[in-house]
Amino acid sequence: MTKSALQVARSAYIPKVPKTLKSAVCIKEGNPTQSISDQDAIRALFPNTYGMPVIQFEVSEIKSRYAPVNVGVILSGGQAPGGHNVIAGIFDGIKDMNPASRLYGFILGPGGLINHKYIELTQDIIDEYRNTGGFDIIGSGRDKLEKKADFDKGLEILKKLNISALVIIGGDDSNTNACVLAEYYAAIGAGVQVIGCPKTIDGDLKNEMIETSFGFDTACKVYSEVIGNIQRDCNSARKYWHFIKLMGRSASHIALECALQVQPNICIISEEVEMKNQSLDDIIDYIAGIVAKRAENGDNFGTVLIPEGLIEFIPAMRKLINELNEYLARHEDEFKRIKRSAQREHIIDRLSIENARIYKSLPEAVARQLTMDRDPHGNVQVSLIETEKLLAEMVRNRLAEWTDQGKYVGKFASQVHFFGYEGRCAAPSNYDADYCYSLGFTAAGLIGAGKTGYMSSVRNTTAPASEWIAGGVPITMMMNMERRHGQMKPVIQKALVKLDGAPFKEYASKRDSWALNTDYVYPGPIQYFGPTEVCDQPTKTLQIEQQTK
Ligand code: FBP
Repeated sequence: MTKSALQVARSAYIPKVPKTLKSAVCIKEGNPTQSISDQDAIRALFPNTYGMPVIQFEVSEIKSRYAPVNVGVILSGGQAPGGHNVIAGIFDGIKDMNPASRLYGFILGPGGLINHKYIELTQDIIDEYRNTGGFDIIGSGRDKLEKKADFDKGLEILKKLNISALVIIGGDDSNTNACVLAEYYAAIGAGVQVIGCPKTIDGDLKNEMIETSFGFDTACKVYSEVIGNIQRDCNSARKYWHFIKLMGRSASHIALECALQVQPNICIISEEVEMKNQSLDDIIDYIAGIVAKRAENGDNFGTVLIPEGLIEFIPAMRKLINELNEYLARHEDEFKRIKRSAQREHIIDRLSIENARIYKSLPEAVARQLTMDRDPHGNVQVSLIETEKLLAEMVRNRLAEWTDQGKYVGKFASQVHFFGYEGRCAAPSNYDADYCYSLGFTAAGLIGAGKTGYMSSVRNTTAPASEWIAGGVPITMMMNMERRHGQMKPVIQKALVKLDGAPFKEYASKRDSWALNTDYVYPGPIQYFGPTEVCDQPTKTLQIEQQTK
């Protein structure tokens, strides 16, 4: 395989790790824990894995002896930079415990476990993928691991390979399922531990104990680089408004982080739209208002960042989506059999009066996108909804009305962009390379300590890596009950942007000035070699959060 010069140089990079991972460790256990809410319901569903303590690794004088262990690993859901380093960390961690330990990777996500598709990950394979982006070492998939029959099918291959621990690298839904699996295997005495790892570029798997999900850092840096490039182009030509949609599913963490990095003219934060009960019209008025004000200064150009989940956060749209979700969960097959041209009318006839009115008012393409297949977890596939086009078009129409009314004088031309897939497999930044390797090594430590139902956790990551704190958090601690696919289910609570949190407050305090002045920042590409202040900085979100703790 031909490699770029950077790939070759990067493969020799040695991730920085917490000092506890470089030495013999012992375990410090905290107090029993509770789920964030719905304690009785969650305790009843997880009798074997509820209430366990938070664990922290500490340096020890005595190196424990470990028997060889066979471990399985699964990459679940969307790609995120650094996944290969998690696997390298697990591999090095279990070999460090006992060189006879072995690591097996299940192919293409949870489906690999269910369908018994796997490879043994040997030293040669691991070395080939160190510090690289992507999940291609074993592939990823969105199959759900949540049925007893699938758990039993998985157990057959785990037993055959003598695997006594499984690491599931995934987002909130996959880690929820990891916990359900841990509970099931504990309940039937299967002798298989299950450990989760926090992955997702979306940044929405975080809480008191999990500072960030891996991949968020690199993905935001890639998007900020290209948004910065667009802003330079925009400020050079001075003739376009760029509407830029950013991946991130429901939460606006990516859009907010990019805004903090590039200082755009406008960034919409979905969580704020919801809190202020704004309508699509309000959002259009807000954007068009800034376009008009900048035009008064002769600036007929600018940038608008749009989180991909925006549509779901406009309260009236959310009600519509919820009704569509419930309907499609019950009548999916019937709906699919209806002729494409008749689907819109079919839906309108079945919705409540208010939702039918909103659905009718949507442009054809957006209405269709709202009824497309849900992902396996029942979520609308927001990355398929072209909000950037919708907003650019509606702003154009609003400005035309204002021109007729004599309220706006200016020129409006727009360009639309969607950045998502461009960042998910980028070569991990130093932060993600270090963080991921540490998460993997920590997962191995949790296996060595005999734990199950835990998520690997590495904290204090704005400090130098040697001071990072490694340990494990019981997954049940992060759970609450939510309605999914029309039923109440225990799930890890998704972390949305907090409007009283320091990163949003920082943005809110600057946005009026960024709207009218052209204060663009051009972050440039991720740097892997060079001074630490250029190469090792965590996200602005994390820095601001940690400073204000
Ligand atoms: P995960 O939550 O699985 O990490 O996925 C992240 C994500 O990139 C979202 O931002 C995006 O909405 C979605 O995946 C796109 O899904 P797909 O890869 O199936 O197109």
